[in-house]
Amino acid sequence: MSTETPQAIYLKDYQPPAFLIDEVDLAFDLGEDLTAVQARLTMRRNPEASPGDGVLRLNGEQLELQSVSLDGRALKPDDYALDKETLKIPAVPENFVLDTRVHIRPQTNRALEGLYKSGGMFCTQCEAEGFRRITYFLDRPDVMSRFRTSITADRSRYPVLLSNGNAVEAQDLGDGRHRVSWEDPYPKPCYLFALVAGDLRHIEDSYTTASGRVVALRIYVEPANIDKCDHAMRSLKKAMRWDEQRYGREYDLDIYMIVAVNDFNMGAMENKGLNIFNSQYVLARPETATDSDYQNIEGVIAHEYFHNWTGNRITCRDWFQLSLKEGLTVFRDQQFSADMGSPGVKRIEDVRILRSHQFAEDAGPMAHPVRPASYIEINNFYTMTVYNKGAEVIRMQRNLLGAEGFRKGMDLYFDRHDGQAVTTDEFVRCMQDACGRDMGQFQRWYHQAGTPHLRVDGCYDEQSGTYTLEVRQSCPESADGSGKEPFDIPLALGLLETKTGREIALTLQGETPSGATGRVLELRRPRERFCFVDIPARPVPSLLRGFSAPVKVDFDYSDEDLMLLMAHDSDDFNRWDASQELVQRSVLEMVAHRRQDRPMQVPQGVVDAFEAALADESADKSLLAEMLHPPSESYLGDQMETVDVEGIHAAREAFLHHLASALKDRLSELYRRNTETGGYDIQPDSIGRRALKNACLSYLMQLQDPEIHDLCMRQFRQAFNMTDLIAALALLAGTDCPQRLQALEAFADRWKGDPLVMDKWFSVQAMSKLPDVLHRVEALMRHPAFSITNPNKVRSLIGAFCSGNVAAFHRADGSGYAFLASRVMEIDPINPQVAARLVRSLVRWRRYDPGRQEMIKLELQRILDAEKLSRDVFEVVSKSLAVV
Ligand code: B3K
Ligand code: ZN
Repeated sequence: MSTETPQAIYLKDYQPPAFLIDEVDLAFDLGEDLTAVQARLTMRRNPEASPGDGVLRLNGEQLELQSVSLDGRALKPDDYALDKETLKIPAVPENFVLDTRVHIRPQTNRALEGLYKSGGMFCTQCEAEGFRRITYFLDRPDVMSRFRTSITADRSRYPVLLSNGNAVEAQDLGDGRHRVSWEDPYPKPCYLFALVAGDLRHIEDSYTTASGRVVALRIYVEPANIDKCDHAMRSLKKAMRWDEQRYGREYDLDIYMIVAVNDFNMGAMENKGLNIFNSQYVLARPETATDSDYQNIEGVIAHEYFHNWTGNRITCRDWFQLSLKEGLTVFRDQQFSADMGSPGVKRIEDVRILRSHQFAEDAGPMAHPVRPASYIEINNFYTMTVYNKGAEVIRMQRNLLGAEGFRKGMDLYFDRHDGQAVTTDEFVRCMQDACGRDMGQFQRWYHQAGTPHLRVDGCYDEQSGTYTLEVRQSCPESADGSGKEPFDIPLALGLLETKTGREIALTLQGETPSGATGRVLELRRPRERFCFVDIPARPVPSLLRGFSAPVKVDFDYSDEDLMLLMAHDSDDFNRWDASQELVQRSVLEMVAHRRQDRPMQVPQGVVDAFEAALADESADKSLLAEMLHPPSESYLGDQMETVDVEGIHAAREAFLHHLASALKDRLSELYRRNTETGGYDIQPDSIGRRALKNACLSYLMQLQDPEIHDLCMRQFRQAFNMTDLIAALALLAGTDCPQRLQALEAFADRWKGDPLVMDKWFSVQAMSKLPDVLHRVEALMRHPAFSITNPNKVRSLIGAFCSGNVAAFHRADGSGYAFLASRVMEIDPINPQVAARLVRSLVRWRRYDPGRQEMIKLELQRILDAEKLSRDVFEVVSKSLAVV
């Protein structure tokens, strides 16, 4: 990297802002070459800040400054100092009004940060620090201002002009242009600013809040998509009701708008009153969206809506506190989705993601605490740790304080901090104050990185009828070097009778029996002991029920113990977890055998356990489908000292093949019995039926049987919903059979006009098990539907290949690594955020064999040596090579 080395920013250096901005008046004049932005900032010195040097420093990047004036007096270039990132004005008064006028170029903004164009429309993305690409400002979340925004644009190209709050004025300017003005009554940080201008259609509905206020709800999309908005609207209304019922939170403006755009770096953005969404999380019809798309839409719509209280009304003091709003809002959207569907399955899906991605992050070179202590580029910290582990940290507080105590803490939080920009410490203090309980030790979850490890040993004493559990906690060192003092851990558990699987009443020594069978124990010391009395025989413990804490548990279960849990545990999550543990064990054993040139065998007991699970008529079908879904190759790799790429792939495939042939009849029957003949709905039952049927089909496709290929092709031909269609296509795309190309071509022909559906077509090919997949991916980059500047396309083709096709990406010849490094260097100058996400597939090189390590390091070094590198990619690569 030839330019200056980017510097880290530290939490310990936080200072309150020297100035505040009370009022912001923005006037946008949107043009085809450039956009003029006029800003009037009503400012004053911050009484809470230390006096400092009195210089006003405003953030601004890629702005062409036209004029600046202070209290109406035009400043000359000598009156201020300007560099690439700051406008400095010395000696400003106590209170003043600053006017600036800048030119910006949204048409050439391909980083999709600030104001940019997506297709024919203008839109914005300001979080975290994009507002400084729109105008000079104090671009930090602890500066909260009231915004007024006027937008002027060509009327025929941009009939719809939107910003935050309420529309207060619309004018026709007579010359083919028009102007709309908006006013947001709630002070907000500038990262929540939004503007949209385009030729859009909308659907409209209304919502009456618990206190009887009527809110207009609008979803804006490109005209062609107007028939794909109903599910999003229903989801929004459900979310609004839920937040009132569960948290007593009402919406606070007269209008709530959602706009779907095709070019977006992430999922969606919670701008006050004007959410901007990746169209992927809005648009759905049964023939274009899968069941998981429907669920994701509901979850993301809810997430952004919930931010109105957890994020917007109460925001973050600084970006180190990001989890204050993100962890909390993810937790809330998880609770919401659990209430809307099947709670056990929702928990399984969330934990699967956490274990496979967040645990990996915590063990790798980018490890950081939920509240990081430093960063180079904040965009790199929108991570699984901040979001998903952050949500677990909230969930643990609820597990420790109980549902009622947690709600009291939340009420106090809303009450105490409404309208403020606060820290995670302040959040936990609310929990502590509301429940009268010391949360000091708990705070370590925010400040220490790494996944804690629990070693649990059980000892049954027949004579006294007691069962003693000893739990030792430890946490491995993590790359960020944060401390590893003992955590405060809620451990939910139960005990099962070994013979019958029945739950045993839990009484700790010294307690009066309550008859309760499940409970939460609290672990605070490095080693804790719990002695249960009145235990008739050696029990099987069901540990960490519902995944009550984001930890790894190690207990010496026999295969029989796991089968008992899988069949009888009253906790859905642990029934599933036992099934996964059984599969994992078998597969890892097979990997070991393969290395020793011994035959790979699946224990008959495991086959029997799955046979029994499939035979259970009363089983929840979604849960069964989750059990049939084996741990991924990358997760299995994480369980090994050094990842055996080929071994894991071969063993996992052999396992699936063995199960498929042993249970063929049962799987075929379940497939038949769960095939639907018409009508589509997204009730949990129907989703479960489809999930189970498609899981069965995927096992059957392991058998390389031409009849089953026909069956799969028949499903492809007859499918009347995208769930069944794409399931069949994905299987065909990974199978060497004559139907493969036929299906891929038919699909592309039918859906070439729908970019979101084409994303699926790219993904199934990128994740194909066939040997020449990298060539196919390279060829697909030249397909007319692909575009390197569109993040959804990059993720669905390149991202899917690098993170979803482990065996192909990690091929021993290093071709996958070279391919990714080249794509990262190609994309970085266009869109650093997308490039920095992609490169993460390379950062854990230490986990591989020496040959692969060398190849990956070489590619990382090649990236680091690039002529110009963004801060985003620099941070990830340099931390991975440990050169910073
Ligand atoms: N708050 C946004 C994420 C912004 C990411 C900026 N790089 C979406 C969300 O979490 O709701
Ligand atoms: Zn969020």
